[in-house]
Amino acid sequence: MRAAFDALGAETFFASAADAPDEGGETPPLRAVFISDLHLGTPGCQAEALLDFLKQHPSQVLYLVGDIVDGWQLRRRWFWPQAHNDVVQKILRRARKGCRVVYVPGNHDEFARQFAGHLFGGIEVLQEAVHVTADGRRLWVIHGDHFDGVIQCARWLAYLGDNLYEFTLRLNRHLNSLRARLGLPYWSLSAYLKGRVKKALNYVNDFEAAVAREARRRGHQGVVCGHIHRAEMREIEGVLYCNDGDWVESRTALVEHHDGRLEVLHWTPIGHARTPAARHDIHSPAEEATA
Ligand SMILES: [Mn+2]
Repeated sequence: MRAAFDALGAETFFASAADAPDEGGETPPLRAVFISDLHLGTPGCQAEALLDFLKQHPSQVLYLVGDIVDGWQLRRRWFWPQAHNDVVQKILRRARKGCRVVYVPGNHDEFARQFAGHLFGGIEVLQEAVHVTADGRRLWVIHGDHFDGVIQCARWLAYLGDNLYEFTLRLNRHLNSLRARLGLPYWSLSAYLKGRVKKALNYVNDFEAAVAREARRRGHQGVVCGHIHRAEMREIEGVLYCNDGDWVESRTALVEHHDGRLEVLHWTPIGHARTPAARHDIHSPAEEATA
């Protein structure tokens, strides 16, 4: 894992300021952006969409809520196309332009957890963070894998699940290139399957409830996490549960506006029939993306 990190470190983490500026000096339109589960280093990562999203959503603070680089996959097979490099460059550039960038590692990039408390190219690495919204709410920021019983109980099971998941994503890609050729809109097979299967197993509900309960126990008004690749924002037992989704299937992010209002954004390509970006507020979960 260190090798993978070092390989990244040499070229990308300390890149020079040669790139063109695209963020002006005035206050960015958003107070905070939360993204997670980019899974850079895997073919499933939708890096171009993410680049486009980042370009269009400058913020004062950017939270990277784990599974940013997929060390598990990179260790098996090195995969690092230009677009993935561009994402790292884009994030570093954002830090250089004065955006506060906070990186809370997840389970797929747990190699970065050993660097908690350090700065890398202006990026703060933290085990967990607390974000205070403009209207004074304290949001606990964690990736969420500690709540995943499967991972805690049997690590090899998690790896097995990971392989199956990769397979579904690959199938999803082929399916969607076929759909694109037929002129059909993007449709996420893995999100669909997870919506069906995991909902049936109550996995998602259990996860959400467990995370919200722990946030409340710690005295926070809300929580922002990722990990289960299912964007969501709703009250659970008096705690605001926010999940910023992912960039392998649902292409979602959580943002905070300057008045403290939180919103889940779904990225949709420009020129696509269903633009502008589908948005939803607190009482309408991301069913349209996953069901
Ligand atoms: Mn994860």
